[in-house]
Amino acid sequence: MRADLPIAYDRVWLNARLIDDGEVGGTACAIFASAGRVAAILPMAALADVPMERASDLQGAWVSAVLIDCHTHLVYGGSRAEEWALRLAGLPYAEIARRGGGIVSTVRATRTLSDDALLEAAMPRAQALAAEGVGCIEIKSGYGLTLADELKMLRVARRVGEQARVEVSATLLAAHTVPPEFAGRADDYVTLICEEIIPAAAEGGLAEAVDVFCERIGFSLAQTERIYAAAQAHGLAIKGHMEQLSNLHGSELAARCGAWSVDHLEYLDEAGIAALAARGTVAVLLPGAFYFLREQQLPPVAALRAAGVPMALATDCNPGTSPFASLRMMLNLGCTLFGLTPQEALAGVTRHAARALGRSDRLGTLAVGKEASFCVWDIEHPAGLAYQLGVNPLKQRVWRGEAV
Ligand code: DI6
Ligand code: FE
Repeated sequence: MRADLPIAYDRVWLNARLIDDGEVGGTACAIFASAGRVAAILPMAALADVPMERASDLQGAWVSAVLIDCHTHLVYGGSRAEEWALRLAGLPYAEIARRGGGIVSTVRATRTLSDDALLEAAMPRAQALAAEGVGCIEIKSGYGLTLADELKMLRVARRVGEQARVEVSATLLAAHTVPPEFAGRADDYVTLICEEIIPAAAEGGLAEAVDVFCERIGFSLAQTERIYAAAQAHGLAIKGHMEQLSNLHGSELAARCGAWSVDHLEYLDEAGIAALAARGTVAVLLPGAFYFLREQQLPPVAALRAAGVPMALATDCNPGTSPFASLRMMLNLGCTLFGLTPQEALAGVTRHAARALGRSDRLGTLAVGKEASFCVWDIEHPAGLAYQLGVNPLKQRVWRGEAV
């Protein structure tokens, strides 16, 4: 097959080996970009003439679509390192909470910070992700828990994207925990979320989705349903922290309501898996939290695989349960702890992660018409992406047709 040349392009990368299950996976090819989009991907052998203009020779390096971290809480103030040390020394969580630790300590620290200070706190985490090839990050609010502080977190999330040169998908997670001011009045707090916080976030264009921590220590199924209804009435997508510590059947509710994804899922059962499969809802696995909390209950990966549920992987980057700003670490943990294959793990941070953020039309795979956002890797085999930590294999990140 000979390609039709000339192709209109403003940049071309030659001799790229695509890590992809697409048509040209593994063979050396040329990636043509025009106006930030992929104009053509052609096997080198099909090129009658090798283009020399505006060309970079990748010399056979492996190339993947840019990585996507589809679940983070990376905008927050303070640190919980001291609390962790106490936990390691055997102090029970109730005692830590009594001493002012736990999630409310992060809420306190986050509330005191200005927009600029919060941005400064978050940037190292976003930069660490970007430095290992992440080009799109979902960032949740959820440590403000007042109208003003939740909107502040969402504004900062947007600025993180501008400064780190990554795309940000901002999610409102006002339903992360009941704030101390509303102790014993959870339903009143849900009313505040539905009647004030969601409308303001939607009106300001500050969030594209709404998340709920549906759990005995979080929000009930009925409260979750109220929040989802309000989100959808304001044109926002929905997703959920589901089945992390117990099985409330939140995944079934979320799937029925058309959620983008359900996340955690250690306690997901057969009925939940069937609901996800029926609706094509993405299952987001978060091995960082599983590892850091030394959990024993594994998410039902084999059953999800058998049912054909798309599985994504994400960092859950947060100060309490997954203080990790490395998506490659999650590739490794996803394989070693959850039994994913390296190929499934990579699909979990590209194709399926894009779907978990409603971005399959632009991101997730390298294909004609999608964004020319990709990573050039210094690895000998695609499994190398998940294999070694501590050495960064990223040679170059190309974002919308330009090297970052
Ligand atoms: N599930 C978790 O494990 C984290 N949030 C959530 O919804 C906990 C976040 C924290 O402790 O700060
Ligand atoms: Fe989370």
